[in-house]
Amino acid sequence: MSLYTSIISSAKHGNKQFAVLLDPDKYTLDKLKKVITLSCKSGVDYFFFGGSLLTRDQQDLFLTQLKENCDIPVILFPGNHFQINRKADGILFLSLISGRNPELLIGKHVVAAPYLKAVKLEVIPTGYLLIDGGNRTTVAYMSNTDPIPSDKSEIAVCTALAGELLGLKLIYLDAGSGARNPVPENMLKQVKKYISVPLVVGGGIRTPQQAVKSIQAGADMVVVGNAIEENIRLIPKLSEAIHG
Ligand code: 1GP
Repeated sequence: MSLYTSIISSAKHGNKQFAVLLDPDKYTLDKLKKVITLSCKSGVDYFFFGGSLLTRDQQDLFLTQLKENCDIPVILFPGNHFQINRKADGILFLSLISGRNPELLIGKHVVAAPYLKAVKLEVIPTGYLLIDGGNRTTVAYMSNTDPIPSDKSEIAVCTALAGELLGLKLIYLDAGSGARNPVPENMLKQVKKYISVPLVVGGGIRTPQQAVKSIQAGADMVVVGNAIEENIRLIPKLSEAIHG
């Protein structure tokens, strides 16, 4: 089954999914091995792999480690086209539709397209919306875009809907890694009402309770990075909360 078929079928059946975000700069090999073991035991659905800015050359080593030691699919969540790697299973082909930076709407995609055509990665076209999480995040600075204000659900709804009408297959609302506040529940509820493709949420989710609130508000998949980097023992607790 393709990654997208599995994501869409889980969403249709109300089976909520949990993705652990691995920013390779934030891990040592030893810590990564522990995350892999815990994730396999806890029923994590996906690893998202990438970061807004990578400064250490560990991607290849870590992807090899992931693919050799567990069956959890690895989906690239790239900050730029240097992060495309054939060792992963798939890639979120992100168009930053909340912003007005043409390079991140279509420019980088043109550069990446011939390589993606040549390698075996499953490409998942994704409408990526950056939402204000109460602090300036790396992704906001690096993308040179303004996040959607957290109290402007109507802007998020119209943007997500436009993304779906353009043919994007996932909508990802992200408060940005390390956000002070996660995407508001009301915004998730409103967006969910208007779109029919699966809804992914991430950024600033630090507890099982916050993950459950996001799911109850309509998210089909929850992504957690920072909180797990700080305490990998959260993985089973988050997984239980999200899947339960
Ligand atoms: C960031 O959605 C992800 O793009 C995860 O955010 O690191 O804050 O969990 P956190």
